[in-house]
Amino acid sequence: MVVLDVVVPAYNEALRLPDTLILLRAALAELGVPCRVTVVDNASNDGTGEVVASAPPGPVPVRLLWCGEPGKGFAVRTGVLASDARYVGFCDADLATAPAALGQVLAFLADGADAVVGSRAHPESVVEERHSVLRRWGAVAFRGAVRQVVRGVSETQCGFKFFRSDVARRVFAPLRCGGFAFDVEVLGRAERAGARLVEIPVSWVDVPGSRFSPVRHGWQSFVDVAKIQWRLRGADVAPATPVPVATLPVTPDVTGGTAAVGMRP
Ligand SMILES: Nc1nc2c(ncn2[C@@H]2O[C@H](COP(=O)(O)OP(=O)(O)O)[C@@H](O)[C@H]2O)c(=O)[nH]1
Ligand SMILES: [Mg+2]
Repeated sequence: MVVLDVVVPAYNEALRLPDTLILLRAALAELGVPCRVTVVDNASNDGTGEVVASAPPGPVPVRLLWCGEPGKGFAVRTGVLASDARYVGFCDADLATAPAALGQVLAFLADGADAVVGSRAHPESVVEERHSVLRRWGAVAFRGAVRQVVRGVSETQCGFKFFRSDVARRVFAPLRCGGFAFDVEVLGRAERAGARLVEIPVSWVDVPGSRFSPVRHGWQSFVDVAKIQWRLRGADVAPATPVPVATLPVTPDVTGGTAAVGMRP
């Protein structure tokens, strides 16, 4: 059985993926448990799928899935819902978060955490940021908006989050936001399900080549957070003593966010 499955959403990542796969597989091989990398090709047109398919065999297998619905959130959702691993999560194709943190991820999950969230706001995080002033101001405002939805996590946008599989299914099955703000919906749903979230420090580098446009994706992310807040209204954040998620009824609502799972047509 695969213990840890790392989903990598990929939209035109043929150039960045080869190095990422080498480093990620090496880090996973060190964990000493069966792991897998699942790359979800999100309708790329630069040969991303071919790059993944030609990865050499090794102790950590690489799986390729296809998602025809555009959006990082839908790509991650495709990989998470297709996973049969005990723990599943995701990281970015540029490996902005150093995979050395995977050891801590596994330790916390094995210790009973429902989700482990990489956070650049953690006091022990090392963050090398080269973002524009516009993006940095936007990020501060965004964190303020997100606080209305997610209370127990101080930073939601670091692309490095891992879950026990039942928790992952519960929060990803009803996911409606496919854009860059999907993390907010995922964490908002996890909190409302009473999941025990653990924030961990990360070593994070701002890798050039970001697809996030502060103007185009920025305002869309604010709109998305407002929509998420509306969608999750009335569902109180869980009480201080978390309810074990495994005992809660699973009520998947896949309307609006169904992603095609499968190999590239
Ligand atoms: N599936 C999917 N993934 C995307 C899309 N845009 C970006 N990504 C992925 O999201 C991750 C982070 O993207 P990146 O461009 O580095 O944005 P950053 O968060 O600003 O660094 C990478 O794995 C990208 O391949 C998209 O439209 N669809
Ligand atoms: Mg990046």
